Amino acid sequence: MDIITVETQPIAGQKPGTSGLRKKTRTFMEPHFLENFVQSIWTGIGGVAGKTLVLGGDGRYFSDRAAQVILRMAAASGAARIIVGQNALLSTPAASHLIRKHGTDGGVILSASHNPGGPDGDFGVKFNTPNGGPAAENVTSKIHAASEKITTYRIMEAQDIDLATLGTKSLGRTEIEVVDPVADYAELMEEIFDFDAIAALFAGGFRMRFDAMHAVTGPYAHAILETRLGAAPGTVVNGTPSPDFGGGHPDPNPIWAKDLMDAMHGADAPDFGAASDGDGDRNMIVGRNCYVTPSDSVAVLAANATLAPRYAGGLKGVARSMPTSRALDRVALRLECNAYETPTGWKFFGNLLDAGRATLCGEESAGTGSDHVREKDGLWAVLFWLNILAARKIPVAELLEDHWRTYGRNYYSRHDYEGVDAETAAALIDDLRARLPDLPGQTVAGQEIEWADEFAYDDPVDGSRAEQQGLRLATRPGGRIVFRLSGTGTEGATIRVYLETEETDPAKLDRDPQEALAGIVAVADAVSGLSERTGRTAPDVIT
Ligand code: G16
Repeated sequence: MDIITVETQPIAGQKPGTSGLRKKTRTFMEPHFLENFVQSIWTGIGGVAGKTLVLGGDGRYFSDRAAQVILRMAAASGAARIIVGQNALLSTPAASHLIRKHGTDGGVILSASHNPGGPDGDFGVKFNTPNGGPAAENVTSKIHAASEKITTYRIMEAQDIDLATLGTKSLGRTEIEVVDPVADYAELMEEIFDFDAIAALFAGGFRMRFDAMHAVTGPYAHAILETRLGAAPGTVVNGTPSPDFGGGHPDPNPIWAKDLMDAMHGADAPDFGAASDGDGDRNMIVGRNCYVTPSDSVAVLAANATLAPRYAGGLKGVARSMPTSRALDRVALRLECNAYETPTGWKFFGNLLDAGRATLCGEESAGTGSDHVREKDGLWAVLFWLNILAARKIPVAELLEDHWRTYGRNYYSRHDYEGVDAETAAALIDDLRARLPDLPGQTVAGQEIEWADEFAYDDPVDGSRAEQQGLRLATRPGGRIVFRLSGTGTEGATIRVYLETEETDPAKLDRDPQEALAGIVAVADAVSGLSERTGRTAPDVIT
């Protein structure tokens, strides 16, 4: 088989964002776009000659073609072995697990996560390092630098490799091992949780609805929930992965998983509802008539962690991204374990997990995970909830109320303004940044600003510093507002406004969150001039 060297030139915009490179699918399909980026990954990680990598993704449109290109490029550059999920499918946490289990030199994940798929949707490529986690900035900056200097890439001329059949094949001298995407992951889950207790829960008539949103978790959920744990057939809905996610938006939140929300708030609602996203790393938890915010979810998991066998000895520490509510901190205080605050992006948890400083991590963006892999993990979170419900034997709503009574409640919401003109959004952030030093002591929309700053993170493990990670304002009555621009969007800018107030008065724990946050919403708008500058009267998405 011939190896050819193709002349190319740098293509602008190949800078990885919060999690890998995400672009419109059509951009990835443009001549050389994918190949340039993949060759830049090889350069950024010091080449792939003699290395073993994992390859897979969420099965979105163009994944099949991209997987073949990546295999031919890996073979052309001398990779020893590539472990590929059957049909190029691997959920992100399952890919992380395979990288760790086989001690590989990393992996390439094909996904744009919760973003819609299809020819008019989004596509993405992410490199994960040998610890199983998304490459940290010292690696992604090398990849980006390589993409700015690239002049050639190498690719093997070959027929497509059969990725539908399990087993070992070869491409030139590179071994291609096609593996069952579910088996190893399901085994790992069985080691972590009390499957007998969860199976007994289902056997006792407990009803659940898991919405796989036509994305990658369908096969995992069928195998684990229905086959291994005995949940009733039909528990998993939308369980067949489709390249455009059934035309939907595979983002597990109350807006995009509305069917699930309706089912959980309807007559004859099941006991428990959950959903996961395109690549299976996000989760949404819903009880009967009761939505659990991601920030509360990680706090509840931490508070009840010892009920799951893997965490029975307690937690070494917990970590949350800065914009995530501080509900987790309250639990850490009680558990007397360390609590870390990191920038948005799962990659920032990697060092804490590797160093054994944190066991459990969570983000407001529907991500929760632990040191079992180095990615957030949707089904793991769902199984963790099931394990806790099996042990505590109370409904989700009661568990949550009990949690708030014990720890207090952090009312929390994120307001997203999508597709905002990029310059307008950047100017809004820049102007607010410039005014931060003057804000403390001022009264805005009836609330006094207590302090204001721009978040920067000094990694306690490797000493690296990440700056400009979000603008934060605290108000005197215990409120907090964070402004930042999304690093995962592919069109214009998305302004995220994170809103939080703390409540410990037992008489005020069951308010409607948007009502409880109305005061702080007014402060956010007044201080940033958001509605005036963008012309928007309401957020596009409220989570
Ligand atoms: C990625 C990151 C998360 C981050 C989320 C949103 O998740 O891994 O850490 O919270 O994006 O990021 P942003 O606010 O910059 O859009 P995923 O599920 O999209 O891979």
